[in-house]
Amino acid sequence: MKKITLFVISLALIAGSCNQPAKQVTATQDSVATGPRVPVPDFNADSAYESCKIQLAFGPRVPNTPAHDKCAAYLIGKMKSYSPQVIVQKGQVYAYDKTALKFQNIIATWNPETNNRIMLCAHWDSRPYADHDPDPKNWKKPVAAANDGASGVGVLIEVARQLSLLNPAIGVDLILFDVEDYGPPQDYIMDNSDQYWGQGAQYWANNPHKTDYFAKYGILLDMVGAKDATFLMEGISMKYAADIVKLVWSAGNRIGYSSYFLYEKGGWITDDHVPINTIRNIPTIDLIHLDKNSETGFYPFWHTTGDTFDKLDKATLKVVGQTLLTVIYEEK
Ligand code: AHN
Ligand code: ZN
Repeated sequence: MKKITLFVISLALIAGSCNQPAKQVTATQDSVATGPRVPVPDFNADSAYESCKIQLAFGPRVPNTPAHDKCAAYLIGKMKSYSPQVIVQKGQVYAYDKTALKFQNIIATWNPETNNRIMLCAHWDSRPYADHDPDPKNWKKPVAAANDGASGVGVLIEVARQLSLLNPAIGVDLILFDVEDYGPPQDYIMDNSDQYWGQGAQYWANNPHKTDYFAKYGILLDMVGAKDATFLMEGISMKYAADIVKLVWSAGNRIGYSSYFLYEKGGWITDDHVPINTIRNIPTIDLIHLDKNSETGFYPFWHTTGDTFDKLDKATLKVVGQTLLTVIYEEK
């Protein structure tokens, strides 16, 4: 707020001092940061970063492995420490190769009594195959999944802590989806492969933790922790939830993060927001790091053995976390 005031005054002074007509400041609403509309708590990026580190220390959280079980226990304990109501939805789905995959979707709720709600979500599992690694020898190795998994969960754990400290005006559900990333390897030829991505979210969309669960909107976090991340306006988000894309982009721009939230269209991504939009009819956006200059169009270390802890950046976690807190606490 202060910065902007000073900026405007100094413009006026400059204009005044050289005796020229004051320049009309023509700016779109979002190009000048004006700050949050209500007091918003300060997102602690150190704490989100630490939660990412803890997840990575379990090893890749690939379904049906001990690391996956241990990480689930950590996430459930953490959410229970912050939320009055945590529901763990357990079940089984089948992978593209008919492997039975046990899963746990973890749902933490604030203000359960109100229908005026929003949901935030991320996937917590790790991909079993680094099938976009530059070296084909690594294609069957699991992904450490620092950005593609841990980052969104790390942000949500810190959001949970903030919600425990200051109860929001609306209902909030944080959902950690399992088995997002067990889709077929890129060299595996099959029809209808899309159905094997986002299976935890598909299950939840068909069997919500509460009968007829609904929220005004949803925000999915996917790869939200890498240095200098760029968030483009993803296609499915724009098809089903353009207003929510604009709401989040506007909040991010207003609080000073215009270099992250770009007003540019991105591709159409098969992700956990698809079943939430199409089955539950909750307008849900995918806040996802898309990179026009990378080979895959995603964050450059996507589905490679390079998606490791060192790729995470506290500044990006802060951008995403502070923007989400702004959206949550501004909501009425
Ligand atoms: C597909 O590759 C079909 N969807 C990407 C969704 C995803 C995977 N996001 C993170 N990992
Ligand atoms: Zn992935």
